[in-house]
Amino acid sequence: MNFPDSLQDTPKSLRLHIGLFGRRNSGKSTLMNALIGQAISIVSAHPGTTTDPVEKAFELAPLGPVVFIDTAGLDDVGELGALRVERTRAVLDRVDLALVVADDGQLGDLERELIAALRARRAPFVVVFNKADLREPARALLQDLAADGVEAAVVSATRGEGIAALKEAMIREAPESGLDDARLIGDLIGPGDVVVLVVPIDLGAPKGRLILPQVQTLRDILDSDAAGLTVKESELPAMLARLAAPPRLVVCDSQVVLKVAADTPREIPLTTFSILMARFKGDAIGFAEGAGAISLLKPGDRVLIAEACSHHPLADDIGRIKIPRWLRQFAGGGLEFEVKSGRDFPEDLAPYALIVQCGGCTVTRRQMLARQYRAARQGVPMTNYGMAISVAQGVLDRSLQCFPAALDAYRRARGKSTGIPARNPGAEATA
Ligand SMILES: Nc1nc2c(ncn2[C@@H]2O[C@H](COP(=O)(O)OP(=O)(O)OP(=O)(O)O)[C@@H](O)[C@H]2O)c(=O)[nH]1
Ligand SMILES: [Mg+2]
Repeated sequence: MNFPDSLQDTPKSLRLHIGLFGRRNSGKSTLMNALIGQAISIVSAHPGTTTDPVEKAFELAPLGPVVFIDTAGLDDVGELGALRVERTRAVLDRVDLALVVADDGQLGDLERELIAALRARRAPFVVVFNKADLREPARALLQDLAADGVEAAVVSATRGEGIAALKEAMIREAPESGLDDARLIGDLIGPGDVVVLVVPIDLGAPKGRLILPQVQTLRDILDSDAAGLTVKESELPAMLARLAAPPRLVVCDSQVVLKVAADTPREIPLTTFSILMARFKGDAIGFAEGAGAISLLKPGDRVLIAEACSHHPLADDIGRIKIPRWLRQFAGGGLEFEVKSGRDFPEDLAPYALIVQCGGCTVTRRQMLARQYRAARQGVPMTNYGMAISVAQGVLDRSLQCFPAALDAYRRARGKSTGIPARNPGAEATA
């Protein structure tokens, strides 16, 4: 079976369009090249180097497929210059996210007009103070911008400094529409397919209903003109035996993955709701890579358990009791756990050897990606509950079977016997 696992074929229209605007010579082209990691746009000390908008389609992790549009300086002079300015202004209308590039640590009239124009279009933007190696913006200006709700980043495009923080700001500002192309299950199945969903009804199951990831998966199956059969884990073998043809996919709750893996013939792909959620809500490859770090935990390490919502913990709470118990078994004891709930996700993640994030039913994809990006930037492995449980049960290879890129990332990270190198979020990008 061929499971698409990348967004390589994303049509241009669906990509997030990111425009770079500012004065001539502010370093727009240099900045675009720095974000992409390739020399696409011509750079020179001569003002007016870029004359026509330069477009480049790019896979910008973790935002996904984007198109960068480098533009001519908005302060261009003369008749020809006016034409270029007009063209640049037209680009303003079609960007989903703008970078306002300033190079002298200040916002002049031009930049302020640009910001007003973007606000009028309700286009999100990030102010980039470039050439920070020469001049940095005053602290008061940064504070004013922050108070005004404006995202700002201080970078040196030539030195590549501040680029990671700029990407974080871009994720925070990027419109949800650019981030929500991800499907829960629809891209794995087709019309007429049968998917078996395995849902344990235990003490943790809410009374009288199913939980959100299960309901959303069912909905996506229906949207795909496929059929979803829902059973408890105890009924799975009988159900599989009764089906005339094997189902396209079995999806189970992480907590019963060991039993379900044993009861499902190997030729039937199997995954968990948590892994589907990891893809839907965040970067599954990053989470899989983080899962690979579990085998490197050692006594004395600190693990952050990040819960997106502050639910009332159950006696045998998954995040507070079960996962710590399993991970301790892995590390041979002596792990320290810290639980953070709600919006409380630390700025400084360096103290942690691993972050285990909940499924995140209540957070947006953007919020989840921002968390992952923060961890990646600080070189701290981050996985999620479902993948951690699958690792503990020894079945993550099986439950990632239909996601080859994620499986590969997991195996590579697991294979490392020494420290975890920081994942370079732009590195896997291809044009
Ligand atoms: N010191 C320093 N110089 C930079 C930086 N970024 C760009 N430059 C230099 O500034 C000059 C202009 O850079 P470009 O990237 O061509 O600027 P641009 O905004 O695209 O200019 P136009 O296309 O003419 O509008 C070049 O000489 C760059 O090397 C930086 O971060 N620090
Ligand atoms: Mg240029």
